[in-house]
Amino acid sequence: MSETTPRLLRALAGETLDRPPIWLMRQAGRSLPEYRELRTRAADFITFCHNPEMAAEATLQPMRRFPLDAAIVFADILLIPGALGQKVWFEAGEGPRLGELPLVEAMAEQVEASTGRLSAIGETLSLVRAELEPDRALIGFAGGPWTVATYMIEGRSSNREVARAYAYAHPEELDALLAVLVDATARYLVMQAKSGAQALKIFESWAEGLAEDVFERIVIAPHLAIVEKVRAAGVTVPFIGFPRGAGALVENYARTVPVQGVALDTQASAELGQRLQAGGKTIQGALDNLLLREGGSALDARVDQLLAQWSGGPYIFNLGHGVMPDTPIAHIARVVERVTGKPAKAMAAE
Ligand code: 1CP
Repeated sequence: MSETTPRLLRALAGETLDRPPIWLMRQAGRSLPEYRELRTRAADFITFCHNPEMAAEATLQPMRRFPLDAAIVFADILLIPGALGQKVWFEAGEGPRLGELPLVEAMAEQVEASTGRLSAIGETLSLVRAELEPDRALIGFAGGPWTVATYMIEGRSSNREVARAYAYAHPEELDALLAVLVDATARYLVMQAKSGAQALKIFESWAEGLAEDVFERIVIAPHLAIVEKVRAAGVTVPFIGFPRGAGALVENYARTVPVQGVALDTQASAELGQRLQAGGKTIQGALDNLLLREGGSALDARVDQLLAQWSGGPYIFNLGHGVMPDTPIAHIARVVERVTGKPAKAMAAE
């Protein structure tokens, strides 16, 4: 790969670099005042996501502020249920709400049309790619089918007890729902790659608490199917899988799903990461988002520890979960500078 190839892509191709690339899950939105200002101009969050100019601006905001190595398109994992015909909205201060789960047969008929209904996200990617410097990568994403299904089944964010019980009580129905989501997600990711996404991430944010056989059935098998479908469509960009909370099962995941990168959560041990690197994977993670919010010398020490334990192999510096909304910007700037050696830009308003 040439020197101008974005660091993120070099790491995902298996290179060990002089310093790892860095980006932060949920780096756009929430913690940035310029995002909150932009957000007031859209009627609601879903409308915001479907407005390419606004979503591109939100994607680029953290890139202007911090010397991050990758941007992630501003969108949400819950756009797919909306595109399949389930009502989705966000209650201010509370989070997502979903209407009644449509019949799976009805949703299966919507799969082809669903990708067209998400075309605004492709436009966002094209707009961002045209503006972003060539040495900074652009990441597209979708939710893992199981995580998206938990919201579709429960109608909101929860401890997922109802959805996990459903996996036992209604295995055929769940498998049918996951199959529809696999299809819609693969098409959506192909569209994203064709629109400028240079890496694709699957956010399986709620992979915790699953028995091994269930994890294989509802997380591993759908991810494998998505990657195979995307590859069958001729898309070659690297994948990052994020089975958050999978614990020891992440090794099983890494062995079976042909992703290039495995994103690790906060609990991942140094040895686990090193074993995955030795097995041919690029690893990403795993700074505690709570420590990022707290800051101080404990944050510096943990950043140094992560760099020391994982920089000997292909590694992407990141969090173990998304930036929390009340995270001080100075803490983000400090971590990015510690990893890259480059300071954040001073913003006019501060
Ligand atoms: O009005 C607002 O500003 C809403 C806040 C918000 C934002 C900024 C939501 C609602 N989603 C997003 C953007 C978003 N979501 C991005 C792009 C921005 C970035 O990463 O920089 C991404 C990648 C997501 C992914 C996402 N959405 C996940 C997976 C990642 C994770 O954090 O685990 C999940 C679970 C969601 C669902 C979701 N979207 C929004 C909320 C409040 C939730 C529910 C979270 C929960 O159940 O706790």
